[in-house]
Amino acid sequence: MNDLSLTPNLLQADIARHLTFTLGKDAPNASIYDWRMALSFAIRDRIVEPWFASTRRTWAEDRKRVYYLSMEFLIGRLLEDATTNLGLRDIAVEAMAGFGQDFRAIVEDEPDAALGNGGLGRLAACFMESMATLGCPAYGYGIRYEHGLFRQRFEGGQQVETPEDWLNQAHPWEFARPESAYTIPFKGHVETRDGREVWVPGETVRAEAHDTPVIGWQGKWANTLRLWAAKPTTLFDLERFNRGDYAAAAEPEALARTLSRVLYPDDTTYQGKELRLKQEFFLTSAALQDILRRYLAKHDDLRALPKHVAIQMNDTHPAIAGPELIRLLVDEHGMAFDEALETARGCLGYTNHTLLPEALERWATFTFGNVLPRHMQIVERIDSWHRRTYPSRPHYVGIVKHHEVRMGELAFIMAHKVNGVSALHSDLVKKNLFPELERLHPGRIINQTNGVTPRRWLKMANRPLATLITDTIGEGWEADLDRLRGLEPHVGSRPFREAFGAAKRANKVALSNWIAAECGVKVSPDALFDVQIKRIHEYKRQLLNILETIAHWNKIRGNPKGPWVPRVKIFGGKSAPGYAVAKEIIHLINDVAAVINNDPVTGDLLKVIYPPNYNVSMAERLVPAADLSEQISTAGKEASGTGNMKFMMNGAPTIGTLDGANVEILQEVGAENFFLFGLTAEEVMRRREDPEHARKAIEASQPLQDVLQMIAEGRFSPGQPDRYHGLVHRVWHHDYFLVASDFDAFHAAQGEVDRAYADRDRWLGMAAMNTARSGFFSSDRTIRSYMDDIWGVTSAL
Ligand code: B1H
Repeated sequence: MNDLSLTPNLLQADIARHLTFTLGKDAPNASIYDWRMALSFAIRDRIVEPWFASTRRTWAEDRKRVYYLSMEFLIGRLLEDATTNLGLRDIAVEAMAGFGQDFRAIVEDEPDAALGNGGLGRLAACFMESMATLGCPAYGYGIRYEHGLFRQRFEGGQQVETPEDWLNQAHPWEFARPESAYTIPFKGHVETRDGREVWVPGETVRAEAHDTPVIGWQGKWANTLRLWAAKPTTLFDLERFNRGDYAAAAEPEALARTLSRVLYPDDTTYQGKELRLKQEFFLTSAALQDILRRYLAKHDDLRALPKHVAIQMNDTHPAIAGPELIRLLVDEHGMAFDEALETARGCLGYTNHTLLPEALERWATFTFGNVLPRHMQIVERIDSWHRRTYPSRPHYVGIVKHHEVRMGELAFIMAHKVNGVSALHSDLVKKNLFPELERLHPGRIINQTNGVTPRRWLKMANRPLATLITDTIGEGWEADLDRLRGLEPHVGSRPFREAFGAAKRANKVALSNWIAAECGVKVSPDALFDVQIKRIHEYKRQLLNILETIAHWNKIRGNPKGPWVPRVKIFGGKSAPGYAVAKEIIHLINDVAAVINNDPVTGDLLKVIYPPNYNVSMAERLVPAADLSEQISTAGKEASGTGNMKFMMNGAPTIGTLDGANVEILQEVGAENFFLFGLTAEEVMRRREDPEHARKAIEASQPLQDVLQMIAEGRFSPGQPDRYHGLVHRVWHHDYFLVASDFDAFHAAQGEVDRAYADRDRWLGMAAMNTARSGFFSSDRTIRSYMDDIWGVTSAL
């Protein structure tokens, strides 16, 4: 509950006390960092009580708990989020003002916790917040990476990566638990002793827990995000140290720490790196040992585990959970293999997030058997059990095939439920990814359409709109987002639409100021803000967007005095460091921006902005200020998307294809409030059968021909005219993602956008309808559905 007795004065006293006694600073000498720490500790104090109360309740009532295993938690900043959820924002603003400090500036001093790559990691963070809001007893388990996702800079328009260093400063939200630690074994060999298999590990590391409380809306419940840090099991080699060989003496420490040193920054291509497998096992084994310890503190019959424990595998990254749980049950607790298998399956659920073949994890049996020799045996036994029990024809689809362990099949077979993340995606998981397993296990694959937390993405990030919503329909929508439907009757009233427009404009003014400061480009807040922010990937088609931008530029230059709608094209996103084509696309966007932004002919009619280092905090600025949401992936490729939902909630209509959750957004908002274009997933498959599809599409489109010609001639890279020959060649001859085939439809849809925007009143109606009908995309809806359909957990509230 938000603490009604708390006043700015009382909070100030807490802050002053922390400044003095926790930080050892005198107010006149305190920096913004010191103030932020003092405020964070004062806010954290308010979380601890509900956190203990939640934990005690769960124990006392012996509730079933959810364990969400994920290699990524992209949580971003925590201070404003915690303050908002506790209902302490106004008090905190006033308290800090009393010290002569600006709350906003303090909030923005906090580094993002960037322990994830993109949508998958951000989804895990939204889920943690919704589980806390709904009173679903839960733990998130992840890795406490010393270095999160790299920082991005542009040098000459090209992406340069530098290490991220969030733990350089103290992290005020976590509690280190050095006493909660487990030994994680690796390598070695397996011996048979008295007819039992005994794993004799070759190395071990220690996993130490760090707990961050996650507070739900209005502070009614709090859960724990438990992140593991790797430490050596043997401290250092004193003998070598005494001999003066200091580097060698520190080796065990350095080796162990590599396990939690850095986040793998590639969210698209799977690489069979041994260190990654070790990270995955490190997280999973530590989590499972912790889960069993907690369970056995209160119960003794491990066969009842599924009644008390639900474990969700966020993609296949923790799919070793199946064999590891069997190993713990059989080898450490003496359960029979078949019973252990059924017990593990009763606990485990598997969420699939992608169909991209290059992202599906599979490990060479050589690597797998070397790192995890006992698990190799167990996997083979699961595989032969499944083969015997569910014979399939004509070929057995199993776990071990062609000397590889396939983690998708392993996760599927070891889970009692498998889910996709949007209606379309779940359908394709059944039809294209696991058709045979679906036939053998009908009903196991279900859909759980993703969602996002409206507390962070609307209440906190968009205060002007949140205030208007509360003024219009009252309080309570934050935890019951379907109530936004109550806005619909107001959308017909002009004063409401104008108020909606004023809220959007306030956000756009703030963003324009930020763009001027950060990018040195002046943009008008009255222009249409067209935003595409996400990882850079061929299937997401930033290339299509920038090519169309050039075509639009050409049109304006052909008639500079025409009635053009001024546009600001905003891009944001990082490329995986080794992804050459994505890096060329980044370079091209920056090159195009340099030319267009300096064109006196088009001037304010068109600007291209690409601020470096897109992250959660930048999204919180961009989404509320967006007029148009770009969701233009090749149909069938984007599993769901969650950015699309954030834009919709914040009143930005979508221009998009029938892909992922766009399909459901369209269904909710109605075709009149959505700019649909492009081939469908089925048409995409058929179009690819024509080897000439790209050439034909280009030859049929004069605007596209012109654009490709300009790029090929070096119009945007005058110092190096052949810079994009490779890229242009790809569009002509290897256009797997159908940029050419969808170009004209996209160009036409953008024309529709201009016409709609020019009619301000019509546009405001569309924008407001997007917010009013976004209730379905709250992650509360998603989590309720996981609780009912997968976890069998009820709310403790
Ligand atoms: C998604 C990933 C992913 N799908 C491999 N798959 C990774 C794959 O480090 N890796 O190896 C990391 C991440 N991420 C995204 O998940 C989908 O592309 C989005 O469409 C979806 O919205 C999101 C959440 O479900």
